[in-house]
Formats: sequence, C-alpha cells, structure tokens
Amino acid sequence: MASKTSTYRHQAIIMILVFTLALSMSSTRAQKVSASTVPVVLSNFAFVPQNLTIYQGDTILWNNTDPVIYTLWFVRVSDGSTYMISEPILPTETWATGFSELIELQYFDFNRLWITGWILVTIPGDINGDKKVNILDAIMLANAFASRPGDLNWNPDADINGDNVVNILDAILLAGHFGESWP
Ligand SMILES: [Ca+2]
Ligand SMILES: [Ca+2]
Repeated sequence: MASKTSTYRHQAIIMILVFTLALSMSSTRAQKVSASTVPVVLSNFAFVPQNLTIYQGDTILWNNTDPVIYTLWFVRVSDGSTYMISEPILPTETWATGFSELIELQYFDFNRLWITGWILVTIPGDINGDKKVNILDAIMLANAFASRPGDLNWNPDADINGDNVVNILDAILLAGHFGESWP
C-alpha cells in the first residue's frame, strides 16, 4: 500500500509540474532567476566539495580555514583559457563571486596547483547537470518534492532557488526553463 500511495503522490506531483509548465508557457516571460549562495570550504588543502553544479546567477562563497593564503585561478574546460583569478584569500577570510555565464570551469590554488576543483554553471532547473532542462529533471524534482536538508529524498540541486526546501517555487523555476539547453 505504501508504494501505491507514493505512486499516487508521484503522479500528483508530475501533474503539478505539467500544470506549472503550461502556466509558464501561457504567461509572458517573467524573470526567472535563481540566486543561491553556495559554500565551499578551503580545508586541509582541498576544496570541499571538490565538484559543484550551480545555476546561472548563483554565487559561490569560499571560506579559508587553512593557515595559508589561497588565490583561485579559474580556467575554462573548453579551451584551457583563464576565466578569472580571485583576490588573495587570507586565513579565516572569505571570498565570493557570482557566475552569470553558462560555463564549465576547473580551478586551482595558484600557488599549489595540485589543489583543484570543478564547477559546472548550468541552466536553473538542469538538476542532473546534462546541460538541458527536460522531463528527467522534472522527475528528479518530483522525487525530492517537499524535502528539506537531512530528509532521505533531499537533493540540494533540486532546491533551485536555494531556500532549503524543494517546493512549487522550484517547480516554477524549472518550468520557466523547460526545453532549454546549451552547448
Ligand atoms: Ca538536465
Ligand atoms: Ca527551494
């Protein structure tokens, strides 16, 4: 019975998503921005987490807990060219920057090039990070619906607006970008 109930719940959520999608298509294009701040800790000479998927418009905040100065060097994965270099981040200090471009980056600590991480900046709603917003992402959102951090079905990437709950606001953001893709 439990699985039947969850199937009904799943179908109901998919219906909500389809309804939201229809609503967003029939309305004029509203501003659909995601603006989360995603934390990364510089800890024990590593970037934690090392790999990040964020949404266009998000900000990343680096927090240096190591006893050394970090300078972050960002390189485009596509052609190896330099995208950006951070200010020096002193011990106990933080540095934040926003990402407005759809891009795949690898980054290093300029003085210790073996410390590295990856950032994918993708379309809000591209929950699985395959550079398209489609039904697979909608299903992932449905699976995480109504969850909060700590819940078994919590998925931080499904929390598109970064308010620590997956709900209709995230579905509206996803629906607003449904069908979009990038190279
Ligand atoms: Ca996707
Ligand atoms: Ca949310």
